Amino acid sequence: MKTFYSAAHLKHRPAQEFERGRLAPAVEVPERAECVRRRIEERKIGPLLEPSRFDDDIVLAVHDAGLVSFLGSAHARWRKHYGEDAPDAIPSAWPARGMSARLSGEIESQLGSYSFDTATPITRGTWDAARDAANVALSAAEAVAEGEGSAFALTRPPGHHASFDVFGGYCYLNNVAIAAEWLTKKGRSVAILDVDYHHGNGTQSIFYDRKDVLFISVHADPSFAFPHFLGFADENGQSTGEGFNLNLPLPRGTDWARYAEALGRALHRVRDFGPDVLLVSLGLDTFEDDPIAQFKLTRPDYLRMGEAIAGLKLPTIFNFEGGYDLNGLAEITVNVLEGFEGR
Ligand code: 6XA
Ligand code: ZN
Repeated sequence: MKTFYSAAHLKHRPAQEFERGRLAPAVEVPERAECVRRRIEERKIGPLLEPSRFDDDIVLAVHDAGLVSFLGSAHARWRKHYGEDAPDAIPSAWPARGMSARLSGEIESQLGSYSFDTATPITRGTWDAARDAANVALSAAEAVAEGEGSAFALTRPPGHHASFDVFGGYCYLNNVAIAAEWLTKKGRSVAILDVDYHHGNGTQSIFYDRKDVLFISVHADPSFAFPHFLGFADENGQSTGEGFNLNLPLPRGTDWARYAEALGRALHRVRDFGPDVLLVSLGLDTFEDDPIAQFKLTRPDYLRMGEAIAGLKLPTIFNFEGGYDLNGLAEITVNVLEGFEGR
């Protein structure tokens, strides 16, 4: 399987994030993608390819132009405001529901109005990394559109929490949504299967009223897990998209037996829909040793996950999302790919 990878992700190196009432070292770090890249090379999964450059048009088909231009200039504006040595930009005030808000266009105002959490710092290199992650996802989509049976987009930063005009959850641009949109513009119907521990609230929002893109997510119940405000079982899609969104929330401590049941339902729905292409938002934070999550999947379970997805016999693109246990991450990621390939 071809892997698409861009070294631009190394420029995105957040130092800290604010959560659980304290500033903590960032967990969404460059080593995540680097350890996976090394293992892909060691295991000879296939060629490692640089992405092509895609025009902004396709990014702007998914995201608000204001968000895109903000992300491109935010850190320079932040430095102008707080000095060249300023730390990463983290918002600290938002235009909240129930209170009237005026958007001045100043940096703090825009930082708050385009974001939804305090865990997603904007660093000097964030834009270059995020924009090339979209190129990585698009290049994988292009490879599959041109006849590859599968591809792996080693996207970093991840994307599935980014919506039309809001970034957050370590995500800036929604890589998988951008790839899906590109494929639909090529006349392909698409299903997105999100297996990250966290619900893909950004992806769901982007396609919520569409029937040409089926979105399915198997994730930790938002009543106890991030992103907290979306991902409940009764969210089915709206207007023409009604019936084309399926959420399968699971409890704390979910192990493979329980997970496999939900995954089976998800795959059944994909089969019914019959897409031309399957996009997998491949988050690996369902792993038992993940530092920020509470599921119990083990290393061999990821081989089974890959095998189960392969059973659909669809052109498939794996898009890297979350997963933070640097001891197990490379192995479990590659297990999914090897399971899929039947190796
Ligand atoms: C912030 C947690 C962000 C979760 C990011 C993630 N406290 N999403 O892994 O899939
Ligand atoms: Zn996650």
